[in-house]
Amino acid sequence: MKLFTWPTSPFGAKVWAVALAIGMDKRIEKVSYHPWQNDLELSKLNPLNKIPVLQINATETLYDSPVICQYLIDYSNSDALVENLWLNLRQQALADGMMAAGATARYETHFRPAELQSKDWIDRQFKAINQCFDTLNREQLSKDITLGNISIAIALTYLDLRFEKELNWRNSYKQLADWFEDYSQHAFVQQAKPVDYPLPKDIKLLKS
Ligand SMILES: N[C@@H](CCC(=O)N[C@@H](CS)C(=O)NCC(=O)O)C(=O)O
Repeated sequence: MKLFTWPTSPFGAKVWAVALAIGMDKRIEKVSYHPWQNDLELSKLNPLNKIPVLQINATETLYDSPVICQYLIDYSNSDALVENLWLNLRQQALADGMMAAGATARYETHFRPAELQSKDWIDRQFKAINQCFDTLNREQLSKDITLGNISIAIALTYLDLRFEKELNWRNSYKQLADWFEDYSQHAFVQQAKPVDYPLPKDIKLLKS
C-alpha cells in the first residue's frame, strides 16, 4: 500500500499516527506528494486533489483521512481503537475540523495573494478553533489509544506548528494542556506529527 501525503499535512499525520499505533506502518510506503504540485498525478488518485490518499493496489484508492483510518483499523482488526464508536467518530470530526480551520487560515496567508486576504476570515477560523479548545478542555479525555485521542493529539501538534503564538491556548485550557503534555509523549504522536518542510519548487501559488 502507498500513502500519498506531505510532512506538514495534519490529515496525513493523523493517518500515519494511527498506522504506527496499530503496527500498519510496516505495510505502507509513504510517498511525499504536495497537493499544490503542478501535475495530474494526484487528481488521478483523488478527484478532490487532496492528500492523504491511500493506494491499496493498482486500481483502488481511498480518501479521505477518516475513511483511510477506518480501513487500516478494519484491516488490522484493531477495533479497540474505536470501541466507543460514536465518541471516537465525534472526536475525530472535531479534531479534523480544527485541522481544517487551521489549514484554511494557513492557506489564506500563504497561498492567497496579499490583496485578497481577509482578516475576518482568519479570525472566523481562530474562533472555531478556540471553541473546540473549550469543548475539549471540558471533556474528560482518557489516556487510551483511541482514534479520537490520536486525532485530537495530532490536531494540537499541527496548531502548535502553525499558530502556537497566535493561539497561545495552554493557559486558558489547562486541563487540555495537561492531557496533551502527557499524551503527546507517545511515540506514534512524536513520529507522526506534522513538521515544517519546504514547498516543492514547481508549485504554482494562486494569483490575483
Ligand atoms: N477531509 C480531508 C481533508 C484533506 C485536506 O484538506 N488535505 C489538505 C492537505 S493537509 C489538502 O490536500 N489541501 C489541498 C487543497 O485544499 O487543495 C481529509 O480528512 O483527508
